[in-house]
Formats: sequence, structure tokens, C-alpha cells
Amino acid sequence: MSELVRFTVSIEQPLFEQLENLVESSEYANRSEFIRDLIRSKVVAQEWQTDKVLLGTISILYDHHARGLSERLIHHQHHFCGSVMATTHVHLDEHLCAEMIMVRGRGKEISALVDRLGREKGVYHSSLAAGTTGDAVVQSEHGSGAHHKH
Ligand code: NI
Repeated sequence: MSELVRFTVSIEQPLFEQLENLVESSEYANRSEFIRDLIRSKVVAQEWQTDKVLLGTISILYDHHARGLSERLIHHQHHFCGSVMATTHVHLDEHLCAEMIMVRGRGKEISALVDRLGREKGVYHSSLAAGTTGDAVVQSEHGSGAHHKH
């Protein structure tokens, strides 16, 4: 564990009250934990603006009966510049399929795949959970250059 740093922050009273409300209504034990995760979220969001290889989970909802759609969705995944690591398919009812596609690649390429899948006729929803391979957020907790031992 890295050494803890204490620092003073100056913010407007209404903003501080919003922070207090957010911490109180969340499962966070205290302000510090809340702010740590807030920073990590910002770090990951920033990573998505770079050329780094990242992890993402794409969620799609589509009409199982749309002609040729399943084949086209698979085609797009095969032509994705990064790698598709895993997919989970759930038959929601006789019409609807939900699929989760875990991918590894550059942010720009992953976002392009999300859009491409979403543009297909018969796809009702395509969204992305923007993850990370960990380096940036793990470092901030264990000190720079630290690596996990498995
Ligand atoms: Ni299905």
C-alpha cells in the first residue's frame, strides 16, 4: 500500500453539500474512499482518449428474427481490430437476444465496434462499459511500477 497523503481542498459550500449527499447516499464509508474512486474513474476516462489498449464490455440487445443479423454481428466481431475475449448470449424470449461481448483493443476501435453493431437493423441497443487493463488505476494504489503477483 502506498503512503497516504493528506491535502486540503477548497470548494464552494453548495458543491461541498452535494459531495456530502453523494457520499451519504452511496455505499462509501467516507469522503476519502469516494474521492479515490472518482479519481480512478477520471483516470480511466482519460485513458479512453489515448491510444492505449483497454478492456471494454459491449452489451447489445437485438431481434433474433432480423434476417441475417446474427451473421452480420459475428462478421463485425471477426473484423474487429482488437480481440474479442469472450461473449455471452442470453435468449431473453422468443424474439429478443442479449449479448455481452468482452473486448480488448484501443478505445477508438472499441467505440467504432459499438457503433457498428448498434447501426445494424434489428439491434435495439448497443452500449459500452469502458474498462481498463489496470495499470493506471492499480499504480495509484500500490505505488508506481508495482505489478500484481498471481
Ligand atoms: Ni438468442
